[in-house]
Amino acid sequence: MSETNYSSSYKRTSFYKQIEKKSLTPLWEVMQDLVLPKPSSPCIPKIWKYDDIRKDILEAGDIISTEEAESRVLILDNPGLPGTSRITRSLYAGMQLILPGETARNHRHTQTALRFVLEGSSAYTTVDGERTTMKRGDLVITPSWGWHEHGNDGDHPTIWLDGLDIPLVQFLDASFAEPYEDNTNPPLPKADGDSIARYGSGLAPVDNPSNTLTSPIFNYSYSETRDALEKMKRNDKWDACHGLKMKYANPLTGDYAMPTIAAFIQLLPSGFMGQKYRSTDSTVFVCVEGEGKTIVNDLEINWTKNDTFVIPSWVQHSHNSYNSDAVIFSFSDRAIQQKCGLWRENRYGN
Ligand code: GTQ
Repeated sequence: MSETNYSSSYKRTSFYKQIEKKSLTPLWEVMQDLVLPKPSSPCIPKIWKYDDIRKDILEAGDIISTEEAESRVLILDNPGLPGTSRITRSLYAGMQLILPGETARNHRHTQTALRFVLEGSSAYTTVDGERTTMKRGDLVITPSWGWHEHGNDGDHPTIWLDGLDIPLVQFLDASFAEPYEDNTNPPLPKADGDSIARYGSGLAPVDNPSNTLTSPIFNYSYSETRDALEKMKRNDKWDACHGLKMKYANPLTGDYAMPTIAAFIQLLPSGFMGQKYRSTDSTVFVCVEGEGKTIVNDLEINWTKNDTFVIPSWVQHSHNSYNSDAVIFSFSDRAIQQKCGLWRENRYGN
């Protein structure tokens, strides 16, 4: 180092020390970590095999009651984001177990939640006074600040995948939560199936429609969804990357069903070999039916029924099904990214 360089480097270091005490940082030293030329997520690809974690989920049922735990959930922690309760940078996921006869207390919070049912058919969720039965493959959503409680009236455990925008709300420091107390004004009770009748039959109320930020349909039943996919597959050409992929839509707006989280269902025909794809929304996938593999660079993620896996933002991947049709559920932060004009995608390895 020349003398001039040495003295300027010394000057800089002592300048940095001097300003650090005043909570000042020179941008030119950190710019490359702040404004990246392309996404580079600390989130890493990872699969949770259902066969492997199911035992642990059921064991959690032996060691803690819903009375104590409130929600008995094992969080899916992305190994690239340790200690932060995140499956991607912006989203949380966990496996919730509710045993026969149990209830999980009524409460509400500003976080939006989805539940994707993996096992069981006897649990229920009540959202703002309307109850719905949770069957395998159903997508049940609870809007921000909506009262919700769960229970299981049957004689088998029910397990579902929770997806919430907890990290996003944490980032914005906008978390509020409260339990339902005896003196809370109860939401008006509604008949089972009221929301579907009112909003899910091609009808909508002429006056006083619901708040449109979150879909008024809060159970997208798998029997309807699966039936729709089966009918559509006879007419639709397969997308080279996604097979036949649909979003869960708010019938009042056509937008995603939730304001922050986008949810999707897709059918890959038997023997499908998908083309390479990437997008800026790190995505959580769940295999609902069939089996296959997702190729991520030189990694192969082999999935079968109820396996959950995550693909980070801007990482090339391609989905392949084996010798039967496969159905995959997925969710990501695409809903909020698109509202902010941030979302991008890229196909065929370009
Ligand atoms: O059921 O409200 O997995 O508040 C994490 C936080 C579930 C819930 C979770 C929650 C819930």
